[in-house]
Amino acid sequence: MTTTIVGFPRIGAQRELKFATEKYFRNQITAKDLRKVGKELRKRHWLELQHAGIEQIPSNDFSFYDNLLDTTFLFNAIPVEIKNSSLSNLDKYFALARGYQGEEGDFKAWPMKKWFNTNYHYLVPQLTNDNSFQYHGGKIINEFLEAKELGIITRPTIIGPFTLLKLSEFGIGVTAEDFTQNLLTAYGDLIADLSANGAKWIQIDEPSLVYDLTSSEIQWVYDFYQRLLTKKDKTKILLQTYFGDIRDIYHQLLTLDFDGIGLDFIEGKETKKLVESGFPEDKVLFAGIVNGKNIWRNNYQTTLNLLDSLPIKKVILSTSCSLLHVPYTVSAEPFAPNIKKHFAFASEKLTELKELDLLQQNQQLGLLQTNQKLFAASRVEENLELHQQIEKLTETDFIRKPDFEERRLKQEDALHLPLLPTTTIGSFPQTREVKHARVALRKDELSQAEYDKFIKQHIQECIKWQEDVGFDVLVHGEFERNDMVEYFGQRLSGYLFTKNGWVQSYGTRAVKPPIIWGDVSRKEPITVKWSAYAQSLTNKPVKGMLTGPVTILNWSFPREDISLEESTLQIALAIQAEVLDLEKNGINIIQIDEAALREKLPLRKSDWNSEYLDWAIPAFRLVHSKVKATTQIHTHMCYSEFGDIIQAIDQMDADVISFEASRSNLEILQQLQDKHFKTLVGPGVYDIHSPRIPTKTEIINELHQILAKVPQQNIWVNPDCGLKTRGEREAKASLVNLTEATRIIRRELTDGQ
Ligand code: THG
Ligand code: ZN
Repeated sequence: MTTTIVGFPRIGAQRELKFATEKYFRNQITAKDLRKVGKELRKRHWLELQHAGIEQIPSNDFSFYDNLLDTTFLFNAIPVEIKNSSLSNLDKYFALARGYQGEEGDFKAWPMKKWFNTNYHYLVPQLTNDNSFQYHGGKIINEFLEAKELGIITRPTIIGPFTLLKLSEFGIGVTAEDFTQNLLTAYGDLIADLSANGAKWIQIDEPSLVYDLTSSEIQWVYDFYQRLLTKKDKTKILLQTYFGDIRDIYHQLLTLDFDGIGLDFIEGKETKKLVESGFPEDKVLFAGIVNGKNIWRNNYQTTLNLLDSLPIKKVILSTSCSLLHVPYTVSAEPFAPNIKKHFAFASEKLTELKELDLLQQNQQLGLLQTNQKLFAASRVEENLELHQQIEKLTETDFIRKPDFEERRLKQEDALHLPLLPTTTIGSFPQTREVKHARVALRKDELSQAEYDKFIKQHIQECIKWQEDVGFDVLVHGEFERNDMVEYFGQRLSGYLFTKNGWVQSYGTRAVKPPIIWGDVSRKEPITVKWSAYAQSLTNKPVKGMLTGPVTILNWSFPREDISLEESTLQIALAIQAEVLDLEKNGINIIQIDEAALREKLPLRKSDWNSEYLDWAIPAFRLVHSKVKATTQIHTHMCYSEFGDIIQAIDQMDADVISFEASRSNLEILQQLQDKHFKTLVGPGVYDIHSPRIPTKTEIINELHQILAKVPQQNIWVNPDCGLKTRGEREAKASLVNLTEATRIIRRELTDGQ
């Protein structure tokens, strides 16, 4: 038996890649400097894997921004304007990722969407008539040769054609089918090149196979790979899947000439059953048995039992998915030893694979005993009071009264907002100054009183600026917050935090998911002081800003000893207390963000209600069910396709929802119209994930598109997400354009009447 992993994190244990890339964006280092940082990180990671005794080491899991972008870029399937511009290759790549505004032109970034059920985001390839896929060498072979020079024959990884097409968007007049022949040649050339250069294995990732598949999709995959695999020679091909099981296509895949099949035994509920039903002797099973997403130690006995039960000859032990989704290492984290021993981050998971491999061969059985002790005793003390409170919840706790229509009238009377009210999603730019103050407070270089004064000053300026520019519903700017989940976690009991547990979220951006260690409850009011202060400065309504329970759960590392539903209800009660405190302190509009509501929706539709929505939606309702009719509840969502859960979103029973829409071409508007969406809605009118400043005309156009689909009295105007990642100058310029565009449209609408 041997060991491998699906992929390794790439941002660097100290986020070296982030800092270098951002310096490159600011013209502080050259492309050569940046490439050097990338090269050093790759080397470090390959050597770490080698040192840990991992036998098959992947390559091309590195990326300067995103792997799907890499794949499309590798095959040169990019817009002609960018292709033909005189930007360097690296800058063309970054132009697709972030947009580009300058001498070479004005290019919008590709849209960004959530990568399956993770908090990672990929760039959505935009394929048009002008595009075709061609292989002429590039990153994948370069990195293979780079490792070879170090004496390591890696297993290059690449996203497969089915997943690539499933995740792409197509321009007018083209469909996925139009690219089939093209892709066949391109992937064929790629395999040939890697083979010729000595690759023994190539890993093709097809996570999209874990969705419900139609018969024509199954046929497409079968035909494509049958044709592709006739071209392979000595090099072995691993078809790697993850994030679920591949029940719809398992048996057909086994008849194809793959040399290895990678299956996820953690999230794949039916994977074990499938393998038990048959697995060919001539193929290698890459068994994903170490969880690539969570940070708890593997239960060795459970894993060994699983492996023993499989009727398989050739197995390679692997992770359930890429380790991209966990932090680097727990070793430097300041947890007490009796806590730390429960965790395995990426590096520790390498050790687990090695140890499981040894145990499988009946070596070093002491490792098993040590591991069993971890799971034998109860880890945390229970909060019995909280358990009782949850048990006593009844249906009425989840239903807000009066109903939406009645509340709407009362809120109109109470709030007096104009047509197309303008607002922002909540956060304002986190300038260097703001981040420094937080660091200074942590290091005791700034007292709590000084820090509070600093934050208040920022709130004051922020409120004044919004009033001057003419926003209707103001925000305090969230200067006191680091991350919208970490911030709340730090003020709830039951949570643990890492110092350096960064996980890439997109591009150069990372998050530090907190760990739910025990039962969660609120210790004291969290946001009230800041929101109340902001409201004291103005006569306009200030919106209170909270993160919702489902998002807090989804962006934390959850417990595995109680259900996600139970954890979420605990968090919901904590946030409910905060909502009621805000209301008591004069905040009449409260936004409860559920940015990640869509994220953990089961990938298979048949599981949506039974396994998720049936508790996630009620958990949100529990948070706001007790507020007054005149208190307006907002929510916000981003980066997902919402079309298919529009009805569930309506059932959250919020009064207003804003969401990311501009980078997704407002496709959601059609669905809102088709499904008679009742909640008032603010589809983002420009993309905040790019430093590009939207023109007034662009925003007017967006608004016209929105007005064509949504009744005007239901529309709110806002950017598509919070502004914390933006520079102050671009954020303010964009917001000025937003308010001016709205005024122009309002005049159009009232003149037209
Ligand atoms: N928090 C968490 N997850 C998220 C988001 C979030 N997932 C989706 C979306 N928002 C991802 N977007 C971002 C946007 C900005 C940053 C991270 C994810 C970000 N991070 C800082 C960085 O990488 O420099 C670090 C944050 C900090 O300084 O604490 O800016 O908002 N959990
Ligand atoms: Zn958002």
